[in-house]
Amino acid sequence: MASAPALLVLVLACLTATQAQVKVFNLRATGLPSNLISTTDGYVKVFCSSASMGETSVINNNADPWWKEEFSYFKAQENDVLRLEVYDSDFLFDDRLGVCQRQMKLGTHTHDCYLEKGGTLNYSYTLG
Ligand SMILES: [Ca+2]
Repeated sequence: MASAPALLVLVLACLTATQAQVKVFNLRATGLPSNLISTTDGYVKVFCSSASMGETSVINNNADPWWKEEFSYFKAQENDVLRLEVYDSDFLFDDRLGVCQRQMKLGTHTHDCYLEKGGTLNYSYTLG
């Protein structure tokens, strides 16, 4: 659990002077888990540190969704934490399948991330 000052530093890191633009794109998942009572209806929430960059649409009944959305944020900085949260949409409570976090580096990068509850998220970002 991060302390309040640490969280404040993370927030401020997104707001300080040397800002860059980050673009997150080409979000694809494979092998998302399903269960007996619900189809796999995936979507992804995207954050830069504590700032929300938005979320994808829900792709219903597909264990291998490919989201077309791109996300941009103009107050990013190198070493800010890019965070992607993958969910399965359900009637009552959306099930969080996993979280991908990494410190961003300048340039364009593509990563695979293994989700806690099964499946893989592949995504790309450009920081600069
Ligand atoms: Ca579902």
